[in-house]
Amino acid sequence: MPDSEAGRLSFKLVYYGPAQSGKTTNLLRLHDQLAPEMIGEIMTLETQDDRTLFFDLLPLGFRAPSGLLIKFRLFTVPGQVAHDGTRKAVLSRADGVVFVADSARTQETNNAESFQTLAANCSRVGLDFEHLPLVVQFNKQDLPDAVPEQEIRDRWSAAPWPLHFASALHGVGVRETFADLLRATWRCHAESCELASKHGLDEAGFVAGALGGG
Ligand SMILES: Nc1nc2c(ncn2[C@@H]2O[C@H](COP(=O)(O)OP(=O)(O)O)[C@@H](O)[C@H]2O)c(=O)[nH]1
Ligand SMILES: [Mg+2]
Repeated sequence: MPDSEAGRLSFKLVYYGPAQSGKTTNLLRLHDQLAPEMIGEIMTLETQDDRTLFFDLLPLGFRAPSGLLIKFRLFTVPGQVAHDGTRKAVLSRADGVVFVADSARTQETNNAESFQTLAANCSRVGLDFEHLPLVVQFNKQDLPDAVPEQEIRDRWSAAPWPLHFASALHGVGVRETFADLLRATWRCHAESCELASKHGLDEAGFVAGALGGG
């Protein structure tokens, strides 16, 4: 459930995946590409080897027709195996998740292991993985050793989650992935938050408010 206090609602959205898959790059490009009413700076905490130690945070928001302030806090988790405690803390109370996989063939095992930790950590922090708003992004499609889109689609054909193919470094597919996460988040939480009935928002307005810029 999104955090709710007088006049504001805050959604926690988490970019999860193996180390170096492009989670931070997704947030950096969103910061460039989005133009909602409110957008903050990205806060990053990095170690010396340039890998994320704790997390990144990008805050953004807009006002619903009712005046309700709708905020989003986009987090990344550290992918390194050693940081499972941080991953759980960041995942805790998430309202939606993007799983960022690395399309390189050499990363298939890392992707699979990371996806398993997502499912396992969800149950550890009390999130219902079955009903979690989740979008899967295969990033780094520009790399020569990337597993091709069709092969990935075939392999994931039985999975219920939307699939996206991205090259976050070049800004490709980043906004589309986020838009799909917003739609999934809307479908899960809009009714209990009375976004339509009380705050004059529909799904399209919710997505457009967060993306901004028409
Ligand atoms: N070729 C390519 N490199 C990428 C892409 N996305 C991210 N990278 C690079 O991969 C490395 C790890 O990215 P980063 O966003 O820090 O990964 P994180 O550990 O998941 O946060 C960086 O050097 C990025 O510039 C992509 O789509 N294509
Ligand atoms: Mg990172």
